Amino acid sequence: MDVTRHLTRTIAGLALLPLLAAGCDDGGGGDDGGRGGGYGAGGESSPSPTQEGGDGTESAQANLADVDEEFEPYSDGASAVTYDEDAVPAGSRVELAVSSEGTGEDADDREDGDGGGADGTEFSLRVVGLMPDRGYGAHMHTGACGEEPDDSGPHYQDEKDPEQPSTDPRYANDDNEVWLDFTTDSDGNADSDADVDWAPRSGEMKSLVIHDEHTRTGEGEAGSAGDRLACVNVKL
Ligand SMILES: [Cu+2]
Repeated sequence: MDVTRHLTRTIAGLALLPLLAAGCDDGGGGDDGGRGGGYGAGGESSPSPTQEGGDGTESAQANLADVDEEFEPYSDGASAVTYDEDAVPAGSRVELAVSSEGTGEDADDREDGDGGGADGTEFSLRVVGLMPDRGYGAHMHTGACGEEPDDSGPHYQDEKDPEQPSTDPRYANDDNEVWLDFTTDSDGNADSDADVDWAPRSGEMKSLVIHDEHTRTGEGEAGSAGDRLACVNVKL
């Protein structure tokens, strides 16, 4: 009797081994990405949460930029510039937090095959003290703020439209650009968020621009939002 029991136990124990092994395989060897993960891990000793974890189960965040500024008229050192002090008064405030998100769990945007690492980016905007109950447009642009409103250049696009200025909705849309339109409350405050499933190319996204109107989306006018009222330098 004792022998039978012992055998049963042993068999049960052995039966677990293949299950465990199978579990490991599933976790590591899903595709060639496993190799990439090992490669990346070798070079990087930093414990900071990152995109390279190949198993897709971690959703780590890393802060890319944090802006907290008061608008002021243009000067050489100004970080947040107003070009229209009625719509964006000097002394009103802007906060912009940009963070990278780990692997996006809801991969609803994999039409363009560039999603290998699939690192998303989250933009979180807050404005305080603008005109009350008013709609504004807002986007991330490619140029730094300058003395002239147009100095901030065109919108940043993940996939660049070969035709510039870009007004084609296939490129000028809120998946391929960063749109942060908002409407202020009765105190002139507003929050706005945008999530994209890509990471900005380093050094190519340099400012947030606040526009006169909400962003249009139609053919031939997509992405336009009226005059540039203000600009905020962002280092990414
Ligand atoms: Cu814009």
